[in-house]
Amino acid sequence: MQIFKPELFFNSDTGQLSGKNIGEKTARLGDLKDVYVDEKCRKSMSQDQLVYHVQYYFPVSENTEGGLFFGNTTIYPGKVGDEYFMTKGHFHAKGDRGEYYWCIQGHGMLVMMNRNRETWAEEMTPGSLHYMPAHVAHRTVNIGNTPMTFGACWPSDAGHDYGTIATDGFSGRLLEVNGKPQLVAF
Ligand code: PAN
Ligand code: ZN
Repeated sequence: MQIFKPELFFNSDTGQLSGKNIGEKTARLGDLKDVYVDEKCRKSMSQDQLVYHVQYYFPVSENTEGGLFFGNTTIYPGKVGDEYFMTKGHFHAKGDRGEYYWCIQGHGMLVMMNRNRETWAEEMTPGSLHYMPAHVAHRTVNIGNTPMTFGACWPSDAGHDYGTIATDGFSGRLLEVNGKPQLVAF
């Protein structure tokens, strides 16, 4: 029998992970071709502009059944035209896998869409907890003026289907209309 010191830390104020085997992914405007409705505007902006940053911990390899992955995402404040900075969004490749998000800092929206292309959104504020059911695409949006960070936990065999959203998009997008965030039909 042995007692171990933790090797992995989660900062509950910032959501940042530290320790061994933490992975990182960044998405800059240059990586987000055709994600925003105003592609011309995206192209005219600095392609180096950081839009979001993900840290993740994969204790088992991807596609392993029965494991859980853990991560955080920080979306920086900004807009492409009238559309707030946001993630690409995806269904899970194994569509029957759900996920939890919880907001750590900032002000955001979680946009969800089912297979019938019905879209809705939940406001994200520090402490808000969000369950994404199976077969529901999810995308997060920063509607504030400061970085928005949330945590995530999802099954290790969920995978990501980005193709469906790249082809068909969400049927609603969060745009600033008269100075306020609004879910606009597309
Ligand atoms: C999250 C997302 C993360 C980045 O960890 O992968 O917020 O968003 P995109 O993957 O849409 O670029 C998650 O939902 N994992 O399943
Ligand atoms: Zn997901």
